[in-house]
Amino acid sequence: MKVQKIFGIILLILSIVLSSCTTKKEQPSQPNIVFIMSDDHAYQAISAYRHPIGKLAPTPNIDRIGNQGMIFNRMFVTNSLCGPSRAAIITGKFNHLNGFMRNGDRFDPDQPTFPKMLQKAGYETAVIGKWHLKSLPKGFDYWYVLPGQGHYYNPDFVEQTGDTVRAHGYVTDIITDKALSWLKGRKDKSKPFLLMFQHKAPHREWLPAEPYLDLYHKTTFPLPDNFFDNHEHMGTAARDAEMLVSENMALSSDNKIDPEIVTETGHTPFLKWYFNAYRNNLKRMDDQQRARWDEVYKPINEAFRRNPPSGDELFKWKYQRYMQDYLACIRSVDDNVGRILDYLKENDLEENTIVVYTSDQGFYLGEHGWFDKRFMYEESFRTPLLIRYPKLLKPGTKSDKLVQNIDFAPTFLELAGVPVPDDMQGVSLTPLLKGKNPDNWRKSLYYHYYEFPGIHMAKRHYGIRTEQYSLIHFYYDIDEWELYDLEKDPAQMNNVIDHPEYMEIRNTLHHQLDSLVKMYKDPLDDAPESNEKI
Ligand code: SGN
Ligand code: CA
Repeated sequence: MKVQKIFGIILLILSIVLSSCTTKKEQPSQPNIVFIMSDDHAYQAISAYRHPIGKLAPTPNIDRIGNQGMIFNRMFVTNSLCGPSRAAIITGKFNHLNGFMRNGDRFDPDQPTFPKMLQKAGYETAVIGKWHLKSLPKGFDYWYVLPGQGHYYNPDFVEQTGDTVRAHGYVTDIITDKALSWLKGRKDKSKPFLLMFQHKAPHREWLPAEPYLDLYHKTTFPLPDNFFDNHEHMGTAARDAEMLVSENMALSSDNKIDPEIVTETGHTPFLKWYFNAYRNNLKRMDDQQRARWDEVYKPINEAFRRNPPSGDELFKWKYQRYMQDYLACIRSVDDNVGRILDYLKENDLEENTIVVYTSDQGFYLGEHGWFDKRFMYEESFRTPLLIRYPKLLKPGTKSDKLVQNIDFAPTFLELAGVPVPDDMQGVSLTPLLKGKNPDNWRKSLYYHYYEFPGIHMAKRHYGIRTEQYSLIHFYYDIDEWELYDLEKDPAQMNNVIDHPEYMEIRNTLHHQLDSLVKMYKDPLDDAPESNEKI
């Protein structure tokens, strides 16, 4: 009896060991990559970054990635705009080299990209969601992408056949459904995979999903200290930009006030076009979605009609409306990130999968009085980055090193054991992920923005950011330099370019900037104007 029992136990242990060996065998030796990118998601709106906004609108699932892995506090983009950022990510190069400088440009799909290289190295590759590079994706076994900016409700998608089809439902949920069904349907599970899971949300015009339409309607979000900034001590570019919550945010399409009520209460739209945008968004809804929309927004419209706020009160009202809708869109992103993380867990894929959460750029949540991005001032230049990879990364780690979106391509290639081409300009993050603190890590970052003239009228500029300073040159229709001391003035309110005590640092930064321009081979010539609608 006793012998039988012991024999039974040995058999049981053997079978467990054997079954774990078989699962191991089925797992590819190269890591899987789940690259999650949302659109315009400010780090201030991710609770792992411990900003006051994140406390009021937590993102527990996105936080999970960082808490189980690494949170990067100094992650930046090369050009704070959707298309250019995406082009930099897949090529690992600045926009003057990959040719995609402004939204509306066309990405040359025949140039080398990391998804193509991974595909060649045996990865199964997919991109699902926002693409925004005009040409169709190449280097993917499967793709299903939004045309252009895409829509929130009942969005159109471009399929691999080239056909555009209308889906039913809410964009963030649909993108996730498609991603999950691609993951489940993979035929050869011995192959490693790359999934680029890319959301439209929380891009303007911030339309939340039906259950979340009023999620934050009872919350009051704190105004940033510099919400009423008049940019007096910054420069012409900041003063001339058209991205003020007060003046340039549309009461109709952005704040969801019916165009008739906007007019009736004596407001003129900054652009008449926003009225059409408002109407077109509603037209896409089915009866049920529309009924829920009316249930939530009709009382807000009525209150606005009865008692329209004015002056600073109106600007504060607009800010609350902005935050409520923006953050409610993020709630759906967070839920859906949770669905993907759960799938990985339930299918034993956690250990061998690198999960990345990032955004195509940062976003102003009222800082300097703004929404939108484009500028090299911190909130839009910086973007969130959280990475989980249990094989390499210890849970709960943080990095303050300067990293940039061109670093993704070399990082993924290195971790997949694929040689990194010499002309890629990013640097692999692998040493940081391994917990090393290399002394020779980059000490400065380069930036170049081109889309001017254009919507929001942020002037062309390029510059350098070190750990302590940022030096920016605005050019094209002006020739102005700005210098900020980020230690003393993290909110960048005070341009110290002409302050005598900064003369020496200014000269040093000029030299360093010249070296970056050379190193990154930026010809610094004026990009031609784009007249295409983005
Ligand atoms: C649209 C938005 C702009 C935004 C650009 C670029 N206006 O034009 O506010 O800056 O996209 O965004 S909207 O009224 O059409 O929403 S990006 O993320 O694609 O670069
Ligand atoms: Ca964007």
